[in-house]
Amino acid sequence: MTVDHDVVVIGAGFSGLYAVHKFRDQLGLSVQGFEAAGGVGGTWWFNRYPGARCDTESVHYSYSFSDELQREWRWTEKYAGQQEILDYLEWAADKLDVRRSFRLDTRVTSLTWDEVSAHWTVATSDGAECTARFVISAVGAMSVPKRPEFTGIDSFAGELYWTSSWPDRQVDFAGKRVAVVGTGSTGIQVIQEIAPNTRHLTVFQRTPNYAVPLGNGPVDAEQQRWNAENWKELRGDSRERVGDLPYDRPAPSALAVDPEERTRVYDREWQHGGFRFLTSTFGDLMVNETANETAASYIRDRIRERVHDPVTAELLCPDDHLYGTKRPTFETSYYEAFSLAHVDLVDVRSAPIEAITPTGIRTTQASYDFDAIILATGFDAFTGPALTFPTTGRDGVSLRDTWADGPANYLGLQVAGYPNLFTISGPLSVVSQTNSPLIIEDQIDFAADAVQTTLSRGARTVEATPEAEKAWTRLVNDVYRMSLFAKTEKSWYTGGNIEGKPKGAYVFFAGSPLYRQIMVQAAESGFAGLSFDGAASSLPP
Ligand code: NA7
Repeated sequence: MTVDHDVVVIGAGFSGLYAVHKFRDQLGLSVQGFEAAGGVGGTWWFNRYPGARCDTESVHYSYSFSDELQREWRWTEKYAGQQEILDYLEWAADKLDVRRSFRLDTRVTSLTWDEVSAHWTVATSDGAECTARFVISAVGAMSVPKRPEFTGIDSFAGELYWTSSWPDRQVDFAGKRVAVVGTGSTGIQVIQEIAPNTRHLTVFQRTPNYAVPLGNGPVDAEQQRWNAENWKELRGDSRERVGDLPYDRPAPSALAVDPEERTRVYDREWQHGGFRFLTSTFGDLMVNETANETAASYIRDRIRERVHDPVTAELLCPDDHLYGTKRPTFETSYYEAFSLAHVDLVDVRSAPIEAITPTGIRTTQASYDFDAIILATGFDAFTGPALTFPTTGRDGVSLRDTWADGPANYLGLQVAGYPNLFTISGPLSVVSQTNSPLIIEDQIDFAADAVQTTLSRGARTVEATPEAEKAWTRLVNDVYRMSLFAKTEKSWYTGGNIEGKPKGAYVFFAGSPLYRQIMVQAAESGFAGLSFDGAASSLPP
């Protein structure tokens, strides 16, 4: 039987665009892409809420595989806003000429493995079906919104917005009573952006966050040119650094220096802004609770300095989790927003939200009326996107059943029983702990090498061995259990933000340099941990 395509790519974000380029133009395979949205851009297509911005520096949050792309694009802000990143991805898609390989407005609705002819049948929302030998799932880690626990969302008579699927038009909040639910990365961005322009803003906060200054600013034309021309020097040895960011290495321990020196180091990186506060202060913040507390209390002191009302300031100070064990957040004028006379903070940890009502929000203690409600309540990360449509592997087994007790795979990329399927940004990899474009490129390169090896061996299938899957899954979980991240269960890193979702490791917390090394070793050893036509290459590394 002939298959329609060598490769199907699902998604047209950072991963999908590069995957089409890699498989179609570098491997010379026939590729069909599908994208649910009306355009390319992935996350940056959907997340267009006011204030949406990447909190990784623009010069680092971009593709690295093409000298031409690097030299031609100019980033105008240190941290690009959503529109500029979307412009970049659209421009990159045109430069790579990959748009023609995508069918837009077309959602994949199921993936079914055909054992006899060794191909995937891909069904799509337009009622069509096609077949492909290999599937690259590039659906992103954070593309399925979490549906909050409270009831009545659809009953609200006013304007209801989700940050994760903001309408493609200007929304004017002037003269309106607005609520924002959620104070994660997204909530913080939208709150600081809209606060001055509302009649009244009520922020519903369950867990206060450690928000560190972002340090954004415009980049002048001369600097833009320099950045583009010197991108190699600028990005340096990013791939060997924690977070894939080439920032100064930290001092070994926050506990090995006196309090004055510690404050000097924290002040220095606070001034720089962004992830440097985590990467370039002290190396034991994420391994030693006492060290972590020095950073946590430094941040709380800064919050108290910036929020006028002491009661509000205390409510904004995180007290139930260690710094960095939930995804770090960044801000510019977030804390100042709470000193505006028309902005209120409601603590919904002590009095949870029970329901959205036709007129507003009801907590266990009070009811509030609003003209508009914004839900910034996060995502069903990692496994959520992979499980939005049924994937049926060998012997008719579904991925939902395979992952019923939590995700298991090899290197975050292949699941035993699901041949020829690669899950970019899937669970149990380092996505979320690192600068995504770089790790995405490396995962796709690994998948492409594995596919090429399959083809050159004349094999029909490539698949994680059960042994390799078991060993990798155990390693990821062991690292998680030994880490400080295990102390904060209620986070999307651990599945803890979604009721009923298995809790545990969703991320390899040992960092991207080690993850990359393991991938390289596996590839160099002839793909240890993978089997080709059922024959294992060798033991996993
Ligand atoms: P996050 O970081 O998961 O934040 C979601 C926020 O919504 C967080 O403050 C939650 O509080 C809050 N939330 C969720 N459900 C409820 C209910 N039922 N009641 C009150 N508050 C609730 O998602 P974001 O979209 O902000 O960021 C996701 C990532 O996108 C980000 O990390 C970057 O990588 C980009 P909680 O903390 O659970 O108490």
